[in-house]
Amino acid sequence: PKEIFLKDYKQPDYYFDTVDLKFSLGEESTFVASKIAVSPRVEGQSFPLVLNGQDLKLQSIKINGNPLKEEDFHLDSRHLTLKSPPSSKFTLEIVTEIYPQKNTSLEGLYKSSGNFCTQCEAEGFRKITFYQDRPDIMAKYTCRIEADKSLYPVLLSNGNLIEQGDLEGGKHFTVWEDPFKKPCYLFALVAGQLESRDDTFTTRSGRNVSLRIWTPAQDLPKTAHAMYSLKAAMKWDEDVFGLEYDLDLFNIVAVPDFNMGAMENKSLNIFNSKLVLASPETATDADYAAILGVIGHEYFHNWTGNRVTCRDWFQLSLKEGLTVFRDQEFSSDMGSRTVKRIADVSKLRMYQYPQVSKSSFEEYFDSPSIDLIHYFHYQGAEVVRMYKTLLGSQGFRKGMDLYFKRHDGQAVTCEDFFAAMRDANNADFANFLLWYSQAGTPVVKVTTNYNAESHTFSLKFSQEVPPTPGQSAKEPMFIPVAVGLLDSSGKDMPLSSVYHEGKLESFTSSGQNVHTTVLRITKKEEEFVFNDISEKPTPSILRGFSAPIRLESDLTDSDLLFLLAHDSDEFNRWEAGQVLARKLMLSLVADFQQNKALVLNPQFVQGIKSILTDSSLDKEFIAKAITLPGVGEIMDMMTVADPDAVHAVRTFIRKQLASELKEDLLITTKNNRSSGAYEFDHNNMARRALKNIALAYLGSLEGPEITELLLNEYSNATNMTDQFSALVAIDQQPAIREEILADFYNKWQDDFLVVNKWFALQAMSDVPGNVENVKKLLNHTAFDLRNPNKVYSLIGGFCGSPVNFHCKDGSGYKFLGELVVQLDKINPQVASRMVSAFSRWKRYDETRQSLAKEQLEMILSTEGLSENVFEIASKSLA
Ligand code: B3K
Ligand code: ZN
Repeated sequence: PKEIFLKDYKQPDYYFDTVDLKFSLGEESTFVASKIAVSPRVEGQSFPLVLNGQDLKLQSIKINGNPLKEEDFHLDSRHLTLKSPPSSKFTLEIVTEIYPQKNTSLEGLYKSSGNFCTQCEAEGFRKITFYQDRPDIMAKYTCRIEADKSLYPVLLSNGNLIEQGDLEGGKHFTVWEDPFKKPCYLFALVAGQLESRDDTFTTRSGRNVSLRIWTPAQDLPKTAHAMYSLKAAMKWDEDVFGLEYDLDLFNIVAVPDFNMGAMENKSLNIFNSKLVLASPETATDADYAAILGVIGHEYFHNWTGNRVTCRDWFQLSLKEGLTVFRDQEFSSDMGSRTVKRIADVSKLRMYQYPQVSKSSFEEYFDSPSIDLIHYFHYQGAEVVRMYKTLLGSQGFRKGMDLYFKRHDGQAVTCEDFFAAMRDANNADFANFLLWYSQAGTPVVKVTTNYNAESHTFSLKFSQEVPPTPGQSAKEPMFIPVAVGLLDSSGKDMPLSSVYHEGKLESFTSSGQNVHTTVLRITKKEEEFVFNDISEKPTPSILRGFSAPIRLESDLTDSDLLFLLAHDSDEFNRWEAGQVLARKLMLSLVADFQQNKALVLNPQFVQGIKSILTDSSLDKEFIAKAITLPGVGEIMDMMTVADPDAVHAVRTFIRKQLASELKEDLLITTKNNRSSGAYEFDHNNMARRALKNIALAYLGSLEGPEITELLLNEYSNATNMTDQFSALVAIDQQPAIREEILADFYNKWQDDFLVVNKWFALQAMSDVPGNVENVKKLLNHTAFDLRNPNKVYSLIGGFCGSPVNFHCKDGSGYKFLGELVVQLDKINPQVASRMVSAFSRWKRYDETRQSLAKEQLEMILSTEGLSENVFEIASKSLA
């Protein structure tokens, strides 16, 4: 396979204006008839027209009603080329036969639990019919669906239902018309036995929109939270961005077999059931929060992605970075902004180190593996956030308004978005565009200096972007760094002016005190000097994580403890604790490697204790602040990653904290138990989060008192958040672990989403030799290699276990290697996601390197390997 590069973009020679599709859905095969109105880009010139097509059986092809002769087209396994089509507008009619029942790739048209559904992004439409499968081909669609009425009573596609009726032979049909032009990746079709939860939303200009969430009948009671989320998202987009929904109907369908989280098809979003179905008994707070965020995300795509779409797939960040940013903001406004920011930055850090992202239970269950769909979009969202940091909310909104004014109905580029932000604000963005082209996380070093005589405080920055494959020399980036200065009582000092490159910028002109300012770093080395600083301050740098960089400062441990205790920027308060913990963990890792006894710094214990017992703090903030950085994050800071050492150190600190703070943790558990019905709101979730992190710590201890506590929490739990947290804590107790795991399965064996949690928990276990247990679970009646969620839980979960996946005998790597080969034959997308667990193999010691390399080579030498797996495996090896 050949790589395609951005600079190779070529406008299409032919545009498609309208597309009329007819589906005849059958049990053996399905017939797809398409009728396309084609316009050459330049009238009077004829070029070959190359259509994409994969796994299709061509039945017939006509131009302007006349069947095409054999010599006028060429067919290979991936293309249908019309050698010299007319040089003015013409009609192209193609009939293909496809086999959705045999389609286990879950791309194109396939069956999930007896129902038909589609997934076309990025290149699935070519598995439905021959087409120019690229996002800059935007057309108006109609879609007629015919199927057996009793097997498929519900027939859905994009847009408005304009006709329906019965046909002979027990069949029926519907016809859908989508008034908006769209790229084919947004096409969708669903047919099956489904029922809907119905509601309505009235837009602010008075349009009545019917909302329907479709599932099998028995799941309907679990769709209330999804409907609540959808209505909240519709309202939020009106309030914050002035964006209204543009059709009279909005459908969401939940399917159990889906490669990713969800898909934003125009007016017919298709979701992985995991991100729709929730009840207090079966879903955790993290599930509820993920549903809110992803329902919002897919809905927000209606404007950022659908109305304005991507010119080509190199512009993916145009829609994904922006839409992830929008869903993050939505969730912030619905809950706690600080806690959401902390969660998003933690995820960003985990995903920068993907194969060991799920390195502890707290982390893993906070971010269900399914949102791996977004991992490479988190960086894009940070880039969008920087525009807002630089322009303020109003300036950002102006840029968005101009973006829609200029580009509604178009397929555009990240540069167009940049230009709209810039032009709407007459802004100087220097070389900001480098964020889109230059890979690698910039490392920014900062040194500070206070001059008591001149009352000035200086910050000296230097930046470095590490070389990445194919990009060795890097230019300095434009980095917005938000800064505040704390006085000795911990209060923000007013900032009067800053001196930079011979220019004085004054903040006092507005008459209001400024406590945080955004410094604009554009050079390799640069100094900023604050004036009128009456005492030596403690600087709070990169407030709110104002840029996706790695910051290295000269702050001392006592500075960090001071920030942890006082910073008015709560994100940086949390971050100060994390920086301390990372330093501490790294030094203990060194001790461990040198066989020194591990001793925990009492100051650190004191710092954690004061956070844990501070009743003025938000409880969810406390939960985040006392959670240690993940194994992956620490390994990422080492020259040679050592999973055993990092895991041992993390386990040691957890145990040590638990035993020294046992009384406080017990009180925290007791005071924050649930009473009354489950509520999805910030206060209740925060309370549960705090209780459950306390329980997780306590679970690392031994003794009958602890066992009894955990068993009580487990059996008295009235919701899945509490019950599963108790189970996670019990998982650390060898004496009762097996018995309670079995009990949990017996309780929940009929609920496949809960059973997936059970798989994941066991897969991630650090009990020695766990690979054997995981192999056994592959044969469990509830497991199925064809269902992506199950694969993500069991195999993905296992690859997140530092000790067992990275086991030095190579058993973990061998297990994954063999599984990838097997999985690739079923579902290449899912297989390629699993193979990415090998992607950072060069970070490890030589023994592990050669073991991982062996598996990658074995995978690459497999005959008939998919392009998806080939791409990831060969890139890893390069
Ligand atoms: N747009 C999809 C992701 C598609 C990825 C295709 N390989 C859903 C989302 O962004 O939420
Ligand atoms: Zn998206």
